[in-house]
Amino acid sequence: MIRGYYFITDSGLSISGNLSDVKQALNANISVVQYRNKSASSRDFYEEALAIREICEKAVFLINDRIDIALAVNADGVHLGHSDLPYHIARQLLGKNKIIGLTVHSLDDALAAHEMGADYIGVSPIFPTPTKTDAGEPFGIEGLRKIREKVAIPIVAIGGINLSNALRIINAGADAICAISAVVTKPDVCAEVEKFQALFPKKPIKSTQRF
Ligand code: TZP
Ligand code: MG
Repeated sequence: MIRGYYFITDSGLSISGNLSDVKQALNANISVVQYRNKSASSRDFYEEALAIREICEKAVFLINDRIDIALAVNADGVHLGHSDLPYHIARQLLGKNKIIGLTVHSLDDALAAHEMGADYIGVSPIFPTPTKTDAGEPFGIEGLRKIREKVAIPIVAIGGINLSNALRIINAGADAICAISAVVTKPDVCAEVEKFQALFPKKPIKSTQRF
């Protein structure tokens, strides 16, 4: 299920390395891990994805961009953006049981993703972020709230999130939040993730979950 802290790897920002970060985040009982790597060769991508796959026994394991590698390591699904293969092709390749999450940059995008059958949306970015300078115009809290009003599938909020603004984002209706730099640049990744996890109500306020 997509809820709580949603972990995404970032080897450029990490101080402990992706595998160590994922292990620590899993110790904070996260429910989803996304392996994202924008610079690795296909072989390195595959090998690191496989290593992370092996430790994600309880968490949903998703791969960013690479449908081929998601299939190769039997990931639970993929996360795709506007420059990746279109949703319907990804669905054909992955079958109906794999999870497909789509990045959305507008309310229209979000409605289209819902209509297409996406399993969740990544609303991106909520705030400006130096981690992804081409992320587009930030939604802000009100933009996120408008999407929440119209879209019932799980929402992952991403971009510029830290411990000071995370609660407002959860209260605006995000089912999950991802904060990359706020976590992987810290020596104790588990402790940082736990702080985000603690912001979520024990039970979801609204049941939007499909898995
Ligand atoms: N996609 C949209 S914003 C972003 C990604 C991968 C980066 C988020 O990083 P940070 O450090 O949490 O702002
Ligand atoms: Mg992508």
